Amino acid sequence: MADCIFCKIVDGSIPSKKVYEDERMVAFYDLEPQAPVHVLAIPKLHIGSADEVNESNAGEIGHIFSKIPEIAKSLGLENGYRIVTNCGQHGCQSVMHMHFHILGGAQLCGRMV
Ligand code: DGP
Repeated sequence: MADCIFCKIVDGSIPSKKVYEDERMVAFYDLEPQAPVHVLAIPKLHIGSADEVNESNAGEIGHIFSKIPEIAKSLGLENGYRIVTNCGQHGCQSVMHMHFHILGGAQLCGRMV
């Protein structure tokens, strides 16, 4: 989608530090880390937010979750991690391309993204 930062990361026109990529998703380091390890996992398909998930695109989200354990392992998050998705204005979503924050590398209890 034109003017979507994360679509531009998908097509490579905005650089990112990728940790995982396949035909359906990309995972890359967050520009403003909120934890010692902070990666974003996104579908290549433009889905605006969790509020736009439906029967026809839910497979993209399932695919991301099927890969998160492998990504977390590659990042050394053997003691656990947090997965967060912000949705819409009240959810403090700032980039309108659905993404999952994968946060770890420290005890995160009491902290929110
Ligand atoms: P949210 O507030 O949940 O929509 O999270 C958006 C995140 O995206 C925020 O933690 C900062 C990150 N971010 C924004 N622009 C860029 C970018 O151009 N590159 C990368 N790597 N991260 C970005």
